[in-house]
Amino acid sequence: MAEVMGRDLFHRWERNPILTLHDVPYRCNTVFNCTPVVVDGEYIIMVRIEGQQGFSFFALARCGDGLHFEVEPAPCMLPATEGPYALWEENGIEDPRLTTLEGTHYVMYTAVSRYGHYIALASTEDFHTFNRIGIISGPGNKDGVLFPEKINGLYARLDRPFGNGVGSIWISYSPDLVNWGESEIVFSPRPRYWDSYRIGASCPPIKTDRGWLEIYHGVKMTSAGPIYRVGAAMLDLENPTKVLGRSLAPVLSPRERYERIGDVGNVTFASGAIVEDDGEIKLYYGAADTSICVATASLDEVIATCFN
Ligand code: BMA
Repeated sequence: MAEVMGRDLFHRWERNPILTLHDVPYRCNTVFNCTPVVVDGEYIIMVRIEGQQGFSFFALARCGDGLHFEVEPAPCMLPATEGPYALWEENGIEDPRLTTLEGTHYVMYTAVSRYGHYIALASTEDFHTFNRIGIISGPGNKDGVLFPEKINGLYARLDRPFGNGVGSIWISYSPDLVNWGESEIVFSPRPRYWDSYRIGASCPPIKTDRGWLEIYHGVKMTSAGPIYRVGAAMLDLENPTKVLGRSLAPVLSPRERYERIGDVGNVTFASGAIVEDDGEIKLYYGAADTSICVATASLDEVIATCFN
């Protein structure tokens, strides 16, 4: 990507945003937080679209270069309206995160009901038919990301249970993707820092030579409301509860108009990344809960900032 701008470690593409509601071929309120995957050289992003009634669902957009996406004519996954999932998804489905594991694509997402937010899991082969595996958390949990490999023989996920006013990143394990336990805290907000109010996993962990790279979001509360920034942490490959390093500074912060102004201002909310063969990370993020943007950085630089 030749043309870049910005002051953060991640460089925005100068033609951001890459998708707005004007690119969606039906009426909606916004298109934002998305998750990318490359299949046979094609970039596919599963995007969150908020309908005008206020509930979200998912759609697909595709392209050949990871930048110029076209949204498909119809949504790919709607909240269940009948069967056992209808209650849990009655107020929509949000923030999909795709992980390809043992040849299967899994989407971890947030199910929203009158009782709150839950982590839900589905699998898909074609990104159009989704096999719901389960509602895999209690209420008050979101930002679930599945590791792309089993760890010590078990599936693993990061998530963000919220209790007593504290939102930290936790890890849980599962033998079958349905039953989860052995939960432990991984890392927490840092008092007075840019991630002092709450944090949550953003991208599914990326395996590197130095450990699992977790690109996460950190929130600072100000007198004008929250600011959502992007940070990076490195977790031990064998024991991901062990934090080997964590960026002191954010790697991306709201600065441009499209990040400052929107339905929720001052939000850069990453939820997926592609590591290219040349070592460049393409980071996909929602801007102000109103559009989708892309920014790039070198994987090596992002790893280095975890150990600053
Ligand atoms: C988080 C999630 C995201 C959203 C962000 C900023 O809690 O709900 O979907 O983008 O807040 O509003």
